[in-house]
Amino acid sequence: LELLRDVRAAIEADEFTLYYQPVIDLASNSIAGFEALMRWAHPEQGILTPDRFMPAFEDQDLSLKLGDVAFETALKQMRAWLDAGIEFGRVAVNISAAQFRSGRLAEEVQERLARWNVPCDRLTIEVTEHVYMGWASDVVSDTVRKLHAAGVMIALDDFGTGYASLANLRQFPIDRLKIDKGFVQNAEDAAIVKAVITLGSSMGMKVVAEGVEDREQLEALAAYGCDQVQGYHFSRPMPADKVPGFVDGFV
Ligand code: G
Ligand code: G
Ligand code: MN
Ligand code: NA
Repeated sequence: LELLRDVRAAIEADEFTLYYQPVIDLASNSIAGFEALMRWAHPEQGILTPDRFMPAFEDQDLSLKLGDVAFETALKQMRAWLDAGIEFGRVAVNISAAQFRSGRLAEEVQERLARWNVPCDRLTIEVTEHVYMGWASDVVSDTVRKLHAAGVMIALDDFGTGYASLANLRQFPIDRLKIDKGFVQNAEDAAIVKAVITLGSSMGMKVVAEGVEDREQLEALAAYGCDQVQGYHFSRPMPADKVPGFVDGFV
């Protein structure tokens, strides 16, 4: 495929980068952290979002390469922010199924954290329910257990869109439940949002609502007892150089 060839060349040319979207803690009205989201700084087409290069995340080899780029970029950035005294909280990195397959993801992540001298508790990994479907697989469960034990936070992304059963939630060390933006943005799904918040909270997880675009959604989520929120209402994903100003200006 032409796209895959272009992506391969773009990785070599260092055209992939991360944007950062703030996650806000409602009780303290403070920045809990940032989700790192991959962008392709295309020389002709400008900044491209993953919907323009999704097939690359489904290709085993390219998905591993993009995963490397994401980790190295995020860790290098965290190191720089730590050195500069920027209060960024935690950074969440999205993980694809391909990255679990090696069976060495937990070790690799810990090696990278050590190499960049970034404390484990500065990192969250986000795994979608679809990847967790392979939950049954020992590789995924071993990996998340090891990372959790090391202090890396585990977030279950796009919750409600996949096949995670309630028994799965109890069996694995999940710290954060992220409610998919589809539910957050559809007023008719209020009962589902409320139920997920109650479920997560009663299981000791913090619940994060994604895709919060207006005050009405925010107020409803706060009333339901949601812990953290993320969305355009606070900020779109931004390049790393905008983060210090956002942190400074956030009250
Ligand atoms: O902003 P947004 O368009 O970035 O992201 C679209 C989708 O791409 C989201 O589902 C997000 O989880 C996924 N995504 C973004 N960055 C990464 C990444 O670094 N790795 C993986 N595996 N998925 C990512
Ligand atoms: O990893 P995940 O699927 O959760 O990625 C989040 C996706 O949602 C990214 O594509 C991100 O850019 C996008 N996003 C973040 N906040 C909002 C929002 O408020 N509205 C919409 N429509 N999309 C958002
Ligand atoms: Mn995510
Ligand atoms: Na999501």
